[in-house]
Amino acid sequence: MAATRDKTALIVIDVQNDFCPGGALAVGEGDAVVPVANRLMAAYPLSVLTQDWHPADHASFAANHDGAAPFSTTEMPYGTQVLWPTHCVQESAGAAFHSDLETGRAKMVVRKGFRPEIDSYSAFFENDRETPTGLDGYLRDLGIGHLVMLGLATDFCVHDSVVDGLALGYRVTLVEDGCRGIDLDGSLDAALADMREKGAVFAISDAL
Ligand code: VGL
Ligand code: ZN
Repeated sequence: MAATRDKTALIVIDVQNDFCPGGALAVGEGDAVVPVANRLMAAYPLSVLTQDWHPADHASFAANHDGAAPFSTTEMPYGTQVLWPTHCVQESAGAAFHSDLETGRAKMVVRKGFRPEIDSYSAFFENDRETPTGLDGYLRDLGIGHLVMLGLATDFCVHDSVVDGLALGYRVTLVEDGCRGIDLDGSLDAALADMREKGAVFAISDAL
């Protein structure tokens, strides 16, 4: 029986060592989101963590494209792809969650980006925009209709997760102080504007 979708889930995106200071794809102040995530995980009964989880031969790594510089772009069958420094390799220390993140509070961990030939920013779909991660089915089964989202990086994985969540019919609240961005060529402002325009509600964590 389909549950009434009146519940809220907290979705914590990619709070992993490689996206924090000292990591392979460090986001400025990335570790600043950890206390925010911990506070909210203590407050919401259902929290989900996502974990970027790439094989070493992943197609999104510049090192796997002859002569390509990190942060350059290439065309993939599914569209333009940024080529990243090698990051979040399965089982590596960089792929682990930040050691202060209270992961024991999470009810579900979604790994993504494990198919060698396709990247996956969103918690819901890979970058071909059609291969599902399974998260939507999980949340629907549990009667979730509202997502409170935060994490790293604002302009890539958080943005794509928020936009997909809205397209799938969830109400989405973005925790502004719980996110930090990479900002390639203005991508941060563009991502914030796009999420707002598509219907995300912006909030600070103290107000939640
Ligand atoms: C991310 C770039 C590559 C993210 C993941 O978590 O935003 N960005 N892989
Ligand atoms: Zn990645």
